[in-house]
Amino acid sequence: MQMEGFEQWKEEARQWVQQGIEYALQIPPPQLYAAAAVLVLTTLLLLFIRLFKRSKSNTVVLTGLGGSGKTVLFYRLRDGPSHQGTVTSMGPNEGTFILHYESTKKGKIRPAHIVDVPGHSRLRTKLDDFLPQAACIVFVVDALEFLPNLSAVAEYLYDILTKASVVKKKVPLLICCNKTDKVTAHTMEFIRKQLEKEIEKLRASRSGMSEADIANDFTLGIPGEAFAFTHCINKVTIAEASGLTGEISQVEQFIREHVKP
Ligand SMILES: Nc1nc2c(ncn2[C@@H]2O[C@H](COP(=O)(O)OP(=O)(O)OP(=O)(O)O)[C@@H](O)[C@H]2O)c(=O)[nH]1
Ligand SMILES: [Mg+2]
Repeated sequence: MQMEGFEQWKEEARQWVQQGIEYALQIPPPQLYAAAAVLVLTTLLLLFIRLFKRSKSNTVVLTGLGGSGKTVLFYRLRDGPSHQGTVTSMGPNEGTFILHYESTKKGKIRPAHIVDVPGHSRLRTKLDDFLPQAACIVFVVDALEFLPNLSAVAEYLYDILTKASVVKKKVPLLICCNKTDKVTAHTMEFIRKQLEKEIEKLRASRSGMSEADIANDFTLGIPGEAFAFTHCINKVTIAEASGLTGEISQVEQFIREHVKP
């Protein structure tokens, strides 16, 4: 019974193929070639898109002044709560891993390549090695010791936001107001406003310099308007976090927005 069904099916399939061939033979050759060319081109295009997608960077650069909490954040992203103490970093910390909060998720997840670049001014040049491949930047700010460091933070941020490698590729940047576990920590709104004001001052002082003195590749903001992060060519967002207590969901979200799983 089953055999009969199969034979019948085979016969039908044969007829279909036969009809297909006859039909194809009726089509004038130029049309056939055009159809084949379209088929080949679409296949190539799809392959190309796939290749291009794969080669997208998965590098996340953690940066910010020394002591802002980058290394704590790095280990928190990688290992979750099993936190070890940190010391001032003497070199970049690098790792390619699935974020800890994703480790229980099913299915294949693309690991992120996370680099923690020390904040010490002499080690900052390392940043130039990593920025050209950055998919996104997390700029960590100490929300506790914010005011005494305001001008240093603003200058460092200004330098990053005017680098050619960052501006040309419109690398998204997250200002991560860290250490918000402490009640004395400043709010992100306060930090944003203070940074905008401070960058405005920097912009004014640097625009007075001669071309030769300016190390920055690009200028920041809209001429004639008070500086706001919304004026940046790059998308600049702001979030609150605590690497120490593990309240880092906004950072994780930001990373996953730019390094697709
Ligand atoms: N209260 C509080 N303290 C934190 C937090 N994150 C880091 N710290 C403390 O801040 C200090 C510096 O943290 P690190 O992660 O070593 O700082 P870093 O940014 O890597 O500093 P450098 O390596 O010098 O660039 C440590 O004593 C941490 O315990 C946080 O979320 N809350
Ligand atoms: Mg460190």
